[in-house]
Amino acid sequence: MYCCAPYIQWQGIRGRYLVVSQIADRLVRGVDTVQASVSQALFEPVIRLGVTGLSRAGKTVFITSLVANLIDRGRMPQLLAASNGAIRAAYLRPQPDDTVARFDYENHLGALLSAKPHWPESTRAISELRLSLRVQPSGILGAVSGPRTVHIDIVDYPGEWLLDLALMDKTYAQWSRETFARLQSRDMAAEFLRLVQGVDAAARLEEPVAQGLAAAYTSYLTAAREAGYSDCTPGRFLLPGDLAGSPALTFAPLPEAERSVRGSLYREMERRYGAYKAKVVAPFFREHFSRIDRQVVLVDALGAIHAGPQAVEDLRHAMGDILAAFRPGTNSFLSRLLRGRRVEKILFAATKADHLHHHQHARLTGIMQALVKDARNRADFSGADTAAMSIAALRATVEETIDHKGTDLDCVRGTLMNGKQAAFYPGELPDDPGLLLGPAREGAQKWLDADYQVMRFAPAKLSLKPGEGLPHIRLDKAAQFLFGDRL
Ligand SMILES: Nc1nc2c(ncn2[C@@H]2O[C@H](COP(=O)(O)OP(=O)(O)OP(=O)(O)O)[C@@H](O)[C@H]2O)c(=O)[nH]1
Ligand SMILES: [Mg+2]
Repeated sequence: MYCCAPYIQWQGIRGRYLVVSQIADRLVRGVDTVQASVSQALFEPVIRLGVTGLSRAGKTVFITSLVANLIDRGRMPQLLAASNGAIRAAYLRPQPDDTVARFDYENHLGALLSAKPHWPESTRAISELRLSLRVQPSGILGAVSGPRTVHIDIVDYPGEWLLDLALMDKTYAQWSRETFARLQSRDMAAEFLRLVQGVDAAARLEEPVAQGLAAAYTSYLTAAREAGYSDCTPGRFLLPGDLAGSPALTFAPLPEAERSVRGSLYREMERRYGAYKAKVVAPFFREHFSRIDRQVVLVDALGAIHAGPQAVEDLRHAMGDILAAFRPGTNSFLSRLLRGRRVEKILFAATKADHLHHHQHARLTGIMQALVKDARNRADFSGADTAAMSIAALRATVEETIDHKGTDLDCVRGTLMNGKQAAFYPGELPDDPGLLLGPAREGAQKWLDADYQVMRFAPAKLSLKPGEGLPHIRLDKAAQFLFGDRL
């Protein structure tokens, strides 16, 4: 008895110390955060705006044009604080996070404004930029307090990373099962499926076999994304960055092995899937996602419509998955992480609307709204304020009506990537979005009586007057929805 007592006592004291020091630490941190947020809210509020979208959706162009148009506000009449003069000045300031890449605003803008304008390079990781606005509040408060500073921290991250959230509540066996169900009908998966058939999942792990499977699965994902599919998990397989070749990214789905023993291919793939979730997915949500206040999700809806009904259906699903990330209750991992905190506003914006004559914009918005509505139903969503819009962050075309066999055809004209000018008619979107979403849901292979085209235009050569930002479509309306209420 006696000899045990000191041990128990020591444990007790140690335990108490731990608890006391943790509480103290939390209190100090709590006071810090409260002070920081009180002083920030009173003096320099911060809006953390997340910009996301699947690959090539238009994130980089959106951020570049938004910032340029907030610095020079001549083309922002629908952003109230810009048109009524409340925003006195806007300037770039050092960002708050020292370990996140800075969004390369100057180079991206330079590409669009150069003598031979070109689109910015594709980006593959998270980046951030702080834009600070000097705002004169209206009313009595304004008269007393004078202008205040509002910081907008813009965080650009790949939409694929949001889709990975669904993995957090899924076991390897579940994920594998669901993935195989999708692959069966996709031609581009043939090579991977053939490879899987030839391996024995219960056999001892041989690294070259794991690498071969991961490589074939990555090739499938790349091809699927190119064909317009959105459900491409694990997202980092497409955007590996400095994790390329690491075990956490060297796995692939496998059919459940009847007897899997330690050291078997199946068990190791299962373990790596777990490592991917713990070491790659969870930190992103903890460090970046959990701090976002407002979110814009950019969607290349025209691209998906062009790719066909299956791509539209897949987009509808991906949007539901993305929306689920904003409704913490749908995912226990996220609920624990956010503890009731939530993003206040989410805008789903169909990008590249300058591919359409304006008479079709309302139809594109209608399709976007229908997709959001479906996604909201799918994600059982309640919470943040959501909206759908069609926008062009950078208008690269002008409208033109041409005579086509005696009838007027509303086209857009722009410079093609090869430098030649062309008028382009993308096809007529239906008034009723159900005419696209219906066949897509029913699994149609192609559109029945319509054909939709997309064309890649180069950015137009610009000569901007002083005070004028880049030409756009409804970027000001998007900004008003996203943060107009906080200016
Ligand atoms: N016409 C037109 N094309 C656009 C617009 N925005 C983007 N694009 C086109 O879409 C491509 C992709 O745009 P980005 O802004 O680089 O897209 P992203 O989402 O950053 O792409 P990743 O970094 O590769 O994920 C551009 O190279 C353009 O061809 C727009 O407003 N109008
Ligand atoms: Mg980009």
